[in-house]
Amino acid sequence: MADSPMTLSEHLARQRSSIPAAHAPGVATLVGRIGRVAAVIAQELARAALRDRLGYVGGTNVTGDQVKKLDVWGHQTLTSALRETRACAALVPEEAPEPIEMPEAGGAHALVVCADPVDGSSNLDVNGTVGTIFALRPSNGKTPAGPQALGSGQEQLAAGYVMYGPATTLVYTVGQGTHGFTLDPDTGDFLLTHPDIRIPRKGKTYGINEGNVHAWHPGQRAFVEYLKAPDKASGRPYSLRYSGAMVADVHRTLLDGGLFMYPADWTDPAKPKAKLRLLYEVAPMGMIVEQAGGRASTGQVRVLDVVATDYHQRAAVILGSPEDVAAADEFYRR
Ligand code: AFP
Repeated sequence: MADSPMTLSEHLARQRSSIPAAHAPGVATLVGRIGRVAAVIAQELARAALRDRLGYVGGTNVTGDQVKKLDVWGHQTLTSALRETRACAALVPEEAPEPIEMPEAGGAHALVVCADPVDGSSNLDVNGTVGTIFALRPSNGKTPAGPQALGSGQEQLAAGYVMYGPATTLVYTVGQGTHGFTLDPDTGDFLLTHPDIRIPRKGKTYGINEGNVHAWHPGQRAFVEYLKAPDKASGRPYSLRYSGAMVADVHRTLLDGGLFMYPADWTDPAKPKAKLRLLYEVAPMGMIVEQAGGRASTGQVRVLDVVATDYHQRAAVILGSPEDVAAADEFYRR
């Protein structure tokens, strides 16, 4: 009989040696707990329409997005679950203007969690895919701990996402490869189904909100035109795939190769405006993709080198197959 697949907690135990020793218990505790919260979110999403959980609460969050009932519920559920672990010193979430400090965690090795509990929430009311994105950073024993989230993406100890699709998938990295798990709804365990994901060197699809073409940097426009121009030898034209949920678009890119892009709005070249949030969208995905052999760039610099100075800072992103991202960067340099 074939061996049963490894569970997330077994895998986390095996990855311990790749994590700085002082942080290994915290990382295992927090990723494990986020997995348990994800199983609860998956159940809630499946029943949301039946429990009057769809739709808006009214009002916008700190980044100006309209807030949905499930955003609020996801935020509260994740916050209390992380608090219970006593391994989380502060949470930097999408739905709060300032970090949520958890001084009861204490200790030099408690970690800072950056997270968007329900990302892609415009898909909620149409039964589309949404996700949870997270990153763990050291608190360095500081109180308040939240400011320790500010810094470059290279300070992330771990990053991951959960995709609530036909199956619930959790993908994470602690800097030693990128690994994917599928939720067994009968047991509530995440089982290793995609060990050591390697992104193809070059893909056949690109994902971008092409409705914004008027506002793109000229290099971005020229690059997408290039992807669409037929040329058998280089595998063009690429096909467009875009779901409106970063997790789903990054997951496809990770497994099949190609590109996911959310470039800045260059309407005012003196002040380019990005949309996606650095700490709990762009930087975690940058680490995940790089650990799978891919690249993540803003078009100008490596995503993991971008230094956050604000909790809800935004950043442009072009991520995916290394050859495709290198080609995009080349168009920005022209
Ligand atoms: P929402 O959570 O507000 O739906 O935003 C999702 C998201 O941050 C990211 O997951 C998507 O890739 C991106 O925004 C979609 O943005 P557009 O609707 O502008 O294409």
